[in-house]
Amino acid sequence: MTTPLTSPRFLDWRDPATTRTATSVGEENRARKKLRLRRRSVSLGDIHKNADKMEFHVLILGVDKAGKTTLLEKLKSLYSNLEGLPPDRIVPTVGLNIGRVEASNAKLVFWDLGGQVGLRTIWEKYYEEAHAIVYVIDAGCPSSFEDSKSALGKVLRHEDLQGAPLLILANKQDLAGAVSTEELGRYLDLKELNERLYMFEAVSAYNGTGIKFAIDWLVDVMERSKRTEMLRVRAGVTGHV
Ligand SMILES: Nc1nc2c(ncn2[C@@H]2O[C@H](COP(=O)(O)OP(=O)(O)OP(=O)(O)O)[C@@H](O)[C@H]2O)c(=O)[nH]1
Ligand SMILES: [Mg+2]
Repeated sequence: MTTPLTSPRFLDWRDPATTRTATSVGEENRARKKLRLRRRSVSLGDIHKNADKMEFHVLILGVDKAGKTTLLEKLKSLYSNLEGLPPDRIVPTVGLNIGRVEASNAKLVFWDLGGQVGLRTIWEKYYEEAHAIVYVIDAGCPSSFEDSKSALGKVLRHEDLQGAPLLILANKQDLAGAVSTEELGRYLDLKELNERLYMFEAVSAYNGTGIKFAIDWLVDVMERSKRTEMLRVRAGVTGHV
């Protein structure tokens, strides 16, 4: 499922502001010419702006039913003018969902993978190219914490993800029983964090709570992480993006 990047916004010829001021044919033609020039400069400007933006690949991982795909769809509606799928139309992920959005002056490509036990071996195929990891946990379901903790430990120990910034989302905060980030942090008690840049954030993929704050943090750390530098150098050397 791929969402195209937001297309540049063009000026509308039928803009009531234009028709109201054009009182004669000559004036109307002049107004049209002016608008045509403005339209061209707006679109070229947007293209240049787009080309300057850095692109980051972000893996969305977590055990099944944590809310990864619901989060991805919420990201699409928060950061583009496209409506994401409503929660009742989202099914368990078997392959890969891709979402492209622009946020905090960066192009973000999200890779959302299925979290069922039998599908987790696929995760590592995406590690090498990832700039960062978003790890989603169902904060309303303590019985899933043990599984989440061991799956995350394995992710963090993988050599292909060395230095990748980590955003841990305590999802489903709209539920009355959802645990806080502090409680979740204590429970996970991660030994594998080492020097990694990481943050816990309480979010709800249903109502959007906390998501923009978390993504702002992620873009900021990706922009200055050694991992990004390493991927950039490698892309230059091999000629790949
Ligand atoms: N209350 C609440 N429910 C949520 C939230 N996010 C997801 N859910 C629900 O949790 C269930 C699982 O959501 P998915 O997005 O399919 O979970 P997933 O992590 O993608 O699952 P897999 O694809 O199997 O790995 C669905 O019933 C969602 O509606 C949330 O923020 N709040
Ligand atoms: Mg899914």
